[in-house]
Amino acid sequence: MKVKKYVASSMPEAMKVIRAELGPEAVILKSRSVKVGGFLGAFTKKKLEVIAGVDDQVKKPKKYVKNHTNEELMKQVNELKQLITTMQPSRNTSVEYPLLVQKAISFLQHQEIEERLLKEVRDKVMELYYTTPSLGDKQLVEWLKNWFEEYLSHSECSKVFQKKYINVVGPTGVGKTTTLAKLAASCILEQNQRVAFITTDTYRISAIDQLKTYASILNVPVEVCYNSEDFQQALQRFNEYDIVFIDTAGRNFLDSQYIHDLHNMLSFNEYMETFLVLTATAKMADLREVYKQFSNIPIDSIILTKLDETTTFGPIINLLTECQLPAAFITIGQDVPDDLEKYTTKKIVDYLFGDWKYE
Ligand SMILES: Nc1nc2c(ncn2[C@@H]2O[C@H](COP(=O)(O)OP(=O)(O)OP(=O)(O)O)[C@@H](O)[C@H]2O)c(=O)[nH]1
Ligand SMILES: [Mg+2]
Repeated sequence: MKVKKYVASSMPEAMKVIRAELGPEAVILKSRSVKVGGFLGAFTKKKLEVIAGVDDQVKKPKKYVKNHTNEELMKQVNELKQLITTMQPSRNTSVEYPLLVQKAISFLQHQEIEERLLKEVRDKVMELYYTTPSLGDKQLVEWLKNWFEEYLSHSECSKVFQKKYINVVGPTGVGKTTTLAKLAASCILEQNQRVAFITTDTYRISAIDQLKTYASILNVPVEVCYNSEDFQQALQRFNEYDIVFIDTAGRNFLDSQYIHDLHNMLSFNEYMETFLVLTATAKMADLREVYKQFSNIPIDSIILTKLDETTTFGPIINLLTECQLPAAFITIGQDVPDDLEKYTTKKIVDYLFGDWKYE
């Protein structure tokens, strides 16, 4: 090893000289501050004494100058690369896409379609853009609608009312009772069926009155059940009826006791068809949480309510793509029985693109 002593004003200055002389492999062995010059202790200057060493085998002074230059160059190149990367728009923003593609992406982002889906659709739209000469708005929206319909094809419920007992569950205020009345009305008016009501929602007096009001308008009997014995008796009483609609109390869906109580009260057996009622006005995270909470109950299909109360359809579409359950009905207003429709992927996708501003 070659060892050499250097005296400099500062460490950076010392390093510069050491690197130039001994090369980048040089190591600092020791450093200390020293006083140099002066006369009889006066006019001395504080300096830094640095002892550096380099392994003789590695040391090739001539080349070091070159290597050092290369190193500097590489450093600068890397810095430039980094600068370019930070200046580039992130892949998440649509800045780098053609205008029409950007329009579609921001539209879907605005609709709260989640990134997972957005990424898939973005790649496909880019492909479409480059393979379709003079692609216009209309053509793009048609294509997008088809794409979403295809993507949601599993969500169409082929059969409803396969069982005698129809039961609706879901969070508070999503429209369970109103929807139940709409469903009952459609069975009476369209299929001329003998219909009865049961309510297990004894949580609020007004809830019983609400169902009784619908029952008297539709001229059907109603049983109020406070416990599972009442419930079994009510089932007996309505044995002769074609179809029995069962209303349940909405509770805070974060309260797992509610799901437990539901299980205790109702017998989710082979005669029971259960609809989970979700509102289109809910946030994505809440929809996911509700779905998770209710996954302990054998749900047959979903009913989406209040589509008339939102302009953002991403959350329910995201949920339908990730859950395995089909959707059976949508509701689009408060009127019984009119504001109920069968769910189709076409309808939900038409809602999604309802606000698209054509050029
Ligand atoms: N705009 C609109 N309002 C609706 C729709 N469906 C229900 N509603 C209204 O939502 C409110 C709550 O409806 P309910 O049927 O009482 O809801 P619920 O889920 O039974 O409520 P709880 O029993 O308290 O859990 C009422 O004012 C309904 O008229 C719909 O599709 N659109
Ligand atoms: Mg209710």
